[in-house]
Amino acid sequence: MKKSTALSELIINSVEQLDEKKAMELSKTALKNGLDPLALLDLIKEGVIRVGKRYENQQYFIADLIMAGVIFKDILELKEIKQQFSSPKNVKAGKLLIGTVAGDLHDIGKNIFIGMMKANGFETIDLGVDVKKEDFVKYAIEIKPDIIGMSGVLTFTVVPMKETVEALTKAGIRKNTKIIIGGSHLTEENCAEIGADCFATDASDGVELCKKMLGMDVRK
Ligand code: B12
Repeated sequence: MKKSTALSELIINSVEQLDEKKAMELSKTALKNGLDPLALLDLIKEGVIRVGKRYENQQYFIADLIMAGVIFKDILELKEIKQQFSSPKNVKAGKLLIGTVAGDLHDIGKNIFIGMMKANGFETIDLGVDVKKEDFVKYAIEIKPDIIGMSGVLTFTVVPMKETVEALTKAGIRKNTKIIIGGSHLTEENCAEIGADCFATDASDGVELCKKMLGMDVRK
């Protein structure tokens, strides 16, 4: 137990130090030692949060944020992680239409949520990043999803989220479609102001909320 805690701290530090090679090597070792792949993602997330703090303190710069993103994407390519995100056969839990809202280019959290939704039998249609409200409306009419997901990592995204929800409501899409918003900065108050059906600051909580909204069994 002590040993694995020490390894976890080394992984977080390697990400904080932006040491891509070390982060990959340590992560592979941890997975070989039996670390749960989703627990590994939490460690990497902690590492990139520390990178973000260093950026705020002006110890790191935009190139370092880019490097943090590169390391996270490398980790998401590991076969143990990919296995977690593969779809089960012949299960159609529902259809999710998702994108990162206008003005925001962050997609790692969105992609993790998509992976987890796929693993839970959802069909997912990803509109990518910087998605305008008009495009959410256009594809919602065309695809008729059960759920629309909006991701936003930058704090100002409460504005485009609210505008998108208003546009979807005006287009009459909400009768048969639920809306979930996600991002680590979101709060209950934001969610009420934006007018979404629910919000999550964590991808796995988001999956459970989606299942609940569609009346499916949720984890005990
Ligand atoms: C990597 C990174 C980047 C990369 C992004 C690469 C990519 N492809 O995504 C790049 C270099 C592009 C970038 C750019 C910028 N970034 Co940046 N970035 C980060 C960093 C270090 C990590 C983000 C990340 O991937 N986290 C890991 C993922 C897994 O976490 P997550 O996104 O929160 O997602 C989880 C949950 O939120 C949730 N979730 C997410 N989406 C959804 C959706 C649904 C539906 C659900 C249910 C759940 C869900 O599930 C995920 C898993 O649990 C953060 C630091 C931080 N604290 O997060 C800064 C950070 C987000 N960036 C920041 C800033 C300021 C910027 C820039 C403005 C910098 C600049 N001057 O240009 C630009 C903005 C560009 C733009 N218009 O979007 C600030 C934001 C501050 C703020 N208050 O808004 C942060 C917080 C850094 C900081 N501490 O200052 N960035």
